[in-house]
Amino acid sequence: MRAAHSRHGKIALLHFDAHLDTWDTYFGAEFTHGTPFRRAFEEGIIDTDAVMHVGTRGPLYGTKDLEDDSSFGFEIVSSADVMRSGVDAVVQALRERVGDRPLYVSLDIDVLDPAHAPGTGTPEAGGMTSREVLEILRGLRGLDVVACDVVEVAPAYDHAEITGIAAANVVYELITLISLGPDAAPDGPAYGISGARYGEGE
Ligand SMILES: [Mn+2]
Repeated sequence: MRAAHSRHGKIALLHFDAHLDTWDTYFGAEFTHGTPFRRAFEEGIIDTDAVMHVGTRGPLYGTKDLEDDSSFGFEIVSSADVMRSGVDAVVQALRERVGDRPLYVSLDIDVLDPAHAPGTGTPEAGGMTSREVLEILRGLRGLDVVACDVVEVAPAYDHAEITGIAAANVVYELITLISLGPDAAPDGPAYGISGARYGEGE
């Protein structure tokens, strides 16, 4: 994120994760897997008008977690919101939040329900399906994705490569978004840069 900021200035952030990851230190450690986006805010990396969590759920330490998170500019589309609103409405909300800003997409694989990604360190019940996540990512086509990450895949906890397959497909969709770039039509090819699309075969 520092590198993306050094090249593009303040960046929008879509953060797919069960967890906020805007917590402060614990055990005296400034940089942990629970603190990156608080640090990014402190370092002036993120555009606070264009940051959003997606798929959030799970326990909180207290109400201050949400107060701090909101003060950093974050809005939240929870896992339950995705279920109730549906993929298309979520895509529209994310696109409006990001606009034409340079966009960083961070995806913690635990945004998926443990049924779809058991191989991770801090699983939380009630998560998104891989179908929902992939369709939301495809819906971001034409946004100016400048950098991305996929984190928290823990092969030692995986079964039948369920998590690895999900993560690989997420990375494929993210690379596709970068390849298509900001000039891609929002309603363009749905399945990768090949242009092939289900339901429109010839
Ligand atoms: Mn997480």
